[in-house]
Amino acid sequence: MSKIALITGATSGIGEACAHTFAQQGYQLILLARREDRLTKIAHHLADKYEIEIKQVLADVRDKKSLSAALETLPADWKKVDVLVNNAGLSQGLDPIDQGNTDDWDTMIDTNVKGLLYITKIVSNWMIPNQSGHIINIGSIAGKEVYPNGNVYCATKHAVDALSKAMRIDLLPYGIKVTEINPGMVETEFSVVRFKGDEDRAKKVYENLEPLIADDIADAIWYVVSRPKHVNINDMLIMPTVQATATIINRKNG
Ligand code: NDP
Ligand code: 8X3
Repeated sequence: MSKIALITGATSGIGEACAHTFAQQGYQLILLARREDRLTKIAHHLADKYEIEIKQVLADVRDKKSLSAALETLPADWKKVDVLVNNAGLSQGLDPIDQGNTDDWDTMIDTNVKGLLYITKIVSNWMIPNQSGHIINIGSIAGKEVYPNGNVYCATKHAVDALSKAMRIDLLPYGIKVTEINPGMVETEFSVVRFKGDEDRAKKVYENLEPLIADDIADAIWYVVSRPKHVNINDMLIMPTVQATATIINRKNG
């Protein structure tokens, strides 16, 4: 059987780009997300184009019980996962702490931190008997710095940063690699989700600048995954050339 990659948040942006890249490299894919129509469309397209096998897992990473049930129904052969891309994540709102929406906070913490933990526990237990595997956590520049009104989103990505370091220590005895990929601005559905469907506000985020695209991140992930067995890239911070820090951006026309 070919190598297997499990990608969370595969229906859009970075996760979808990773699905294309791994499919092109001949991996069998387990694609996980909540939107069934999109998941099915992407899975069928990639299976036909690259003649690979794909399992779809329709699940919400926040729902511990149904997530576990959905993953456990995979056939034993499919649990020999070589690469886990912990990508599912989101930001909700951009407000100062005193005005933040506590439901948004719950959503971000439950998805970006707890969801990543639930998946990691299940899949690392599948990797341990094989004494190999590679876990890629999608962090962010927001996990390296904080910026005005980013508060809880930044905290979740700082948690991903800490957990990546912790996982690397805990999984070391089993030969499992852990890499954290930290992008700056990538134009995906991220800002539309952050601003709850306000497409005009989302577009302004990327106005007068050249952001990263999802393929740039998939390309970096493939670089990391394709290193020799004795090499691990611990951490990668990838920014658009026009972005020096989370907030210092060289926009055309000011
Ligand atoms: P998108 O909104 O384009 O994609 C997010 C993906 O996550 C979707 O496939 C969505 O699928 C999935 N997802 C969200 N919530 C859940 C959930 N509860 N359960 C399962 N899947 C879920 O954004 P990006 O591609 O930009 O984001 C991917 C990752 O990259 C995130 O972790 C984000 O924080 C991070 N990141 C993004 C940056 C950017 O500028 N875009 C920069 C740095 C990091 P569905 O809705 O179908 O479930
Ligand atoms: C997403 C990038 O700068 O909006 O993680 O936090 S940013």
